[in-house]
Amino acid sequence: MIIAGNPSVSIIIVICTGLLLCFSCSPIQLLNDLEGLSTPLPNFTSDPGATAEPTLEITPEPTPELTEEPTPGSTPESTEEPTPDSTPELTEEPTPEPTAESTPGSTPESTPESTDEPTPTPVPTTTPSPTPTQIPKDAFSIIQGEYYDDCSTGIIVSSYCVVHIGDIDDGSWALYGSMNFATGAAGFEVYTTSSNGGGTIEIRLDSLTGTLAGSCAIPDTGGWCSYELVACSISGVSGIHDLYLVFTGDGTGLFNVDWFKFLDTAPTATPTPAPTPDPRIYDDGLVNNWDDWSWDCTRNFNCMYPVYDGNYSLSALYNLGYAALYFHNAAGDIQLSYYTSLTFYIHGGMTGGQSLRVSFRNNFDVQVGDVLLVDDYLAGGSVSPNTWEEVQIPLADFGISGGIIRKIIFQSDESTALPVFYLDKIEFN
Ligand SMILES: [Ca+2]
Ligand SMILES: [Ca+2]
Repeated sequence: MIIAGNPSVSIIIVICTGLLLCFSCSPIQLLNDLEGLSTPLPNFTSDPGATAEPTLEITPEPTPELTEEPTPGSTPESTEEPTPDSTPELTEEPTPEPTAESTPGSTPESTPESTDEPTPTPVPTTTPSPTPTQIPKDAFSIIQGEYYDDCSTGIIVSSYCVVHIGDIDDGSWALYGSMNFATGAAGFEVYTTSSNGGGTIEIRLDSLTGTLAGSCAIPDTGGWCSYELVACSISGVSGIHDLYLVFTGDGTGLFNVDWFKFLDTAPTATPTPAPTPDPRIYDDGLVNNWDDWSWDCTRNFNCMYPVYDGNYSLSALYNLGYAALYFHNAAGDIQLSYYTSLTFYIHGGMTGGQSLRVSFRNNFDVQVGDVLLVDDYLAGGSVSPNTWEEVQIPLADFGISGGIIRKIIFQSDESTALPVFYLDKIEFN
């Protein structure tokens, strides 16, 4: 722009171009010429502008400035070129150069040479030089689940409720490289949610099958946004390791992980409640390993009428006095600490008035707690005919809390036979 309007600059450019052509035609000649000028070679080779050459002949001063030019973004340097000491010609010539450099390709003069010379620019080589070694992460700080270094296929990062990793299936995993456990971690804490039964997080070191430092049971929290803090004990972890969280469970979409961290002490009260056992005893049949050990009665576990719930009820005809429906759990002891009451529905058949007593026994057939009369838990004080009534007996009334039982007995409280009656939906609550 300025060049076009300045004849003296144009003349100089013509001269410069001539010199450039001369230099560029033979490298040897170029070297000779440069030696004669006693100017350092690098200055020249690194010069992106041909117009700088004439300045070399006239005064050696511009050369140091030119050495700084090869670095990209040399605009600030080029502004230094028009030193006030230099001859008027110099001040005019360098000025167009910076504009040419600052706007690459704007002037045809600078482009041809700059295409040759910029190739060895050291900038690109220095950029990848930082080695990708990971800085160890503090294992005792919160690590976001979504900040994994690698993971199995299928795992997703989702922002539903909170940003987390989800679609965790049985066998899924996530890697968190270079975790610093310092002198040792004794606990693991994870903020997690599940509406699909939960699962387990295995804490493994350095590989998917590496040392198992601990396993953390993830409960069903009752909803995909019902995050809970779950803690568990781990051991044998210190120093720096790649951490693999290996997820296991039954099926797919087991749970989500928002974040986790390690604890230097084991969680005092492990808040991981054991999954509540299925409280049902009878619904449309005996369930959950309850067996029929009844005596002196005719019973049908698939009675089709009357039915309170589902498809069947249990009918019982006590043939002798003190006969009993007697259920034994083959799987082992029942922990009553999970429950507060025993509930069932009773129907007195055509007659009603059947008097029953309920009690528990342990594995050694020893009675546990008191014997209670069903009549005491019925609104009318006795079993009504032709209708279903709910019976809810608090376990506290038996005088037991948190005990263990193995057997439940619904025994006749009378010395003679009883007319048929029906039970349904027998369960703990
Ligand atoms: Ca998160
Ligand atoms: Ca039923």
